[in-house]
Amino acid sequence: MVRLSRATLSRVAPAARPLAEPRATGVVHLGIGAFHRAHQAVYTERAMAATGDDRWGICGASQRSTDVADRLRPQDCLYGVRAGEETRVVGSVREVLAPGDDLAARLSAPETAVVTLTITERAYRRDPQGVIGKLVAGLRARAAADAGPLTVISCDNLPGNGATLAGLVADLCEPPLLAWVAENVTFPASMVDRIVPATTQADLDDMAARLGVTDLGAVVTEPFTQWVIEDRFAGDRPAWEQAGALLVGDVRPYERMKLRLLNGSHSAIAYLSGAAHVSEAVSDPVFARFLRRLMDDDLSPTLDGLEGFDLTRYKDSLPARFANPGLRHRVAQIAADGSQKLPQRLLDPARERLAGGHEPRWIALAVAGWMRYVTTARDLADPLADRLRGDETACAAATVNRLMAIEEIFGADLPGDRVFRALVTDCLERLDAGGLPATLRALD
Ligand code: CS2
Repeated sequence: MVRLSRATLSRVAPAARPLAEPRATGVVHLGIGAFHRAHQAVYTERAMAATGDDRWGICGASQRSTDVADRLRPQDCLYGVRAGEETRVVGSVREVLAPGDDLAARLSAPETAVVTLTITERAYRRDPQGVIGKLVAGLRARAAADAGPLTVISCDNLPGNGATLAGLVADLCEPPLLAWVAENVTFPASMVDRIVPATTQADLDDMAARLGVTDLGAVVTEPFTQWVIEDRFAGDRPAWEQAGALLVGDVRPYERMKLRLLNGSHSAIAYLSGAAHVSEAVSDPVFARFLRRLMDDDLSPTLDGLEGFDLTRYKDSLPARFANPGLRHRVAQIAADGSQKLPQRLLDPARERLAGGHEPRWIALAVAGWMRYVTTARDLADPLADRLRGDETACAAATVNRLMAIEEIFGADLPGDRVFRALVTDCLERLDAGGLPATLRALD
């Protein structure tokens, strides 16, 4: 079968062809993985199609490997997205940079007005060699070239992601550059939501059958998609609101809702269910009931500022999204990097419940599940793996002591919280003794 490219697009059904063909590269994206291709790239293409403004082609950069560049370059950066039964080739990506390519040149080009990032939680650290360092080098080149204002939008699952990124950038800037950034660059916060499992060979085979051409950049996702962006742009931007994005004054209520309800549930599934895929975990009614209790009792009460937003409907929609049989979402993918995910997904809401005198027992159970997971997992994918691994035969109290002492995860406060410590220890003892079903019965 021939490979997908501009030259072979005529073989693709007209309804599945790209909506836009950009003429300039207005956006640079850092971290062009499956998520970006199924999310921001789709919004950007739709915005171009809706307005006819074709300046918003994307230059996507990969930080870690040449894999995406190798897959997309022979395809003129085209790739298919399947969401439910709808399949379409997306045309917004114009260029893919591999590690070592000249990112600073792109970041300092006057036609670039927006930078978006999906670099994962673990990349948000002060590291001149890492992606934030490369962003700063690009800003330095842009300041030197006097190439105009720039909006830099974090699209990672972190609370206050815009301010967090701005802080890390500021830490790596020398004073004159810092002054230029303050004048010319904004860092809006954003909340992104779309479940995008890693693409499998079966997905690629399926995409080839649907398109009639081979596509090594294909992604499979769900129909649901959401993007809420703080309306604080330094200059020009794609008309993302024409593609369904919500531009708001304050992203925080949305971000907390999504991080806690969706991502928090995801992490609970990853560490407790024992299933290989998310859809299998939620097909068990006992487990599904636990997730609802986690959301209703421990997470929803920590959410506010969502007037006019139907929170119950959002919660009701999650089990169906998780159960989507078309998504083979491996729990191992979600379980990875737990040390970077637990604080904002589960520990912050636990803190808030504890401060109000409540006992967040479902959160404690998920945290105990994580403790068991990191103590027993064979290949632990986590930047703190060396400190997380421990004696599998230790008693629950010793494991809780050992792990809660890691300040980067539990802070200085939670280890001293006797209620939380007792809840987690109790859950871990019960999990060790009787497994999940017995523990759930006991907590109910
Ligand atoms: C998941 C997220 O891997 C994970 O940690 O919880 O990638 C999740 O699928 C997305 O945030 C959904 O919007």
